[in-house]
Amino acid sequence: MPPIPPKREVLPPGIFGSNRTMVTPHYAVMPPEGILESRLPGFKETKIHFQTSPAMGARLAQALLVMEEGGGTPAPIEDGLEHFFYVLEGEAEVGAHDEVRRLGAGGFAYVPAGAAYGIRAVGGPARAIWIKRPYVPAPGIAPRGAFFGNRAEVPRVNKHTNGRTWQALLGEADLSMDMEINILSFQPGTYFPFIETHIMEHGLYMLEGQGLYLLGREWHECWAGDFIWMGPYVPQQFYATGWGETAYLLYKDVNRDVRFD
Ligand code: UGY
Ligand code: MN
Repeated sequence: MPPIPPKREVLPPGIFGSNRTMVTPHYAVMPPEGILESRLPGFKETKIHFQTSPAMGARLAQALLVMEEGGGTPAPIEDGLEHFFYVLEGEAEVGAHDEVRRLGAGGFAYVPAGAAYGIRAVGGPARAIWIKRPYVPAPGIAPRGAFFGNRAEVPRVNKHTNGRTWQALLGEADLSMDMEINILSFQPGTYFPFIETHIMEHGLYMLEGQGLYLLGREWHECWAGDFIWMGPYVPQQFYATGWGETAYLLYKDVNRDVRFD
């Protein structure tokens, strides 16, 4: 993944003219260099770049964790939320409930609400995506327990369109889950069969490649390292450009009825 640009003594021209950042009440496009870091109690040697949160209008929080070797959470944390970790680069020990696993790039962990989580970079620095939100229980359906996986082991399913595949990291149509996290991959020149407008919201992290994202009525050029938030009903379409495969990690709230709060 592209590194966050290093500190510069002299700024190059084009900061204003080449702006790609867009934040509206309905969606946001955010290149990584502008997403400043937070430090959090419970973490050490970790920069936390919050990409979205309820402050934006989202019902999830999503962050890029940049951990130095040994950085992360020195002790497990339990905050009542459900959590998802996806390792982008390096290796991390991730704890979910009473299990700890060492995960490389593409490794992920789901931590159910009420269970403790932990993450720590091992053998060098590591980067990971962190998603958290309050779990919405479904009457009569037991929530799933903690589990781990790896992108490389999740089957690619070709739905609707040639050249586009889906990998459902947390499963699909599993009513015990209130969210899905999928990796969508596109061959250059492919796109959705229609403009989507749906009640679910998305947090999107571009893993590889590049393309044009239609959000509302505007096209946004985006590439690896960018973050996009799509609120409910925002018209959306992706057209993959470039010369290689493009892939993004996509959060989606699913399987629950309309809320009136
Ligand atoms: O599942 C989805 O809603 C997905 N096709 N949306 C997206 O990629 N923007
Ligand atoms: Mn969608």
